[in-house]
Amino acid sequence: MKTVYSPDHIGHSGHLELDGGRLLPGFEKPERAQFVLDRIEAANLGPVIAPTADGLEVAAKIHDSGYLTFLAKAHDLWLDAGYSGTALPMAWPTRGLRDDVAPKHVRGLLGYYSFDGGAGFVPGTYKAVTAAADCAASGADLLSAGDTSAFVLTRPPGHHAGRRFSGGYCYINNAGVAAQRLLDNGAKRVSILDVDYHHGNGTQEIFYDRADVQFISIHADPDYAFPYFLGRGDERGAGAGAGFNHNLPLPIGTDFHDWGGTLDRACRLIAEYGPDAIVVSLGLDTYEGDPISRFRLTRFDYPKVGARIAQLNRPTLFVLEGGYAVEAIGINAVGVLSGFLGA
Ligand code: SP5
Ligand code: ZN
Repeated sequence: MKTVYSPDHIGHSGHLELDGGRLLPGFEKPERAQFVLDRIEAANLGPVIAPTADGLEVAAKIHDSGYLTFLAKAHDLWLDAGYSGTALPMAWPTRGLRDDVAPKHVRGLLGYYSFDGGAGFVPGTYKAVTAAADCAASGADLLSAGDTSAFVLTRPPGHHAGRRFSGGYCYINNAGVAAQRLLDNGAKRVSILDVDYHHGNGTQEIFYDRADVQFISIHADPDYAFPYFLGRGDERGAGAGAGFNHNLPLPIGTDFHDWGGTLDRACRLIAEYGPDAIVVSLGLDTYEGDPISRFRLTRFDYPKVGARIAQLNRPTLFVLEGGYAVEAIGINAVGVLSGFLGA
């Protein structure tokens, strides 16, 4: 299995996030990808290759153009306004406020194009974000050229990013870029299976009214877990997309017994849909040792996750999402991928 990787993620570092009433160093940091890369190489999983595709061109099909323009200039606008450090929002267009007019000042724009204080900008953010999208599009191209699986080793992650908002450490929706690219390359139907601890609210929003992308997410109950405002079971899709969105929320503290049963349910939904390819939003924050999450999967469970997905017998692209127990995510990523290959 090939891994698509770009070192350009490294510049997205040193940023702060707003959490628990404090500004903390970002949990989503370069060491995450470095540890995964080390384990991929140690396990001889296969070649590590650089991206070749233009991810922004694909991103333009699933994101708002004003939003993408803002991502490109956000940090420069922050500096021009006289600020330093991490560019973070502090006011949002919630109920009762207008969301049809983008303000002009960077402080207004940061809130207009985001839903939380978890996706700030530092000088290297944009380069990292576009490189991640390039990797996602390139991974899709590998499947379209005949590879039966590939791993997109990216950061920042993407599944919380919607058509015109960042949040939850995410800017461009990498899994969405991969799915769109697969369709552009000729696939008729793509399933996105999101196994991150957190609901993939951005991916859901982007594809909610589409029948060519099935979205299935297994995640912590949004009554108690981020992103709180999406991810409930009654969200089934709209218009042409009605019936193609499936949320499978689980209680805080869930272990593999129940999680694995839910994965089985998700896989049966995918088999019924009959996709030409599967994109797995591979969050590893379901791990028992994750510092910000509360599921209880162990390192021995991840190979079983890969093996179950392999039973679907479809071209499968794994795209890294969350996972913050830095050293363990390398072991657990390789666990899923080798479980997939060994099945
Ligand atoms: C891609 C992804 O996994 N994004 C997750 C974003 C979660 N952001 C909010 C996390 C708040 C958790 N705070 C718990 C702190 C424990 N010390
Ligand atoms: Zn997550």
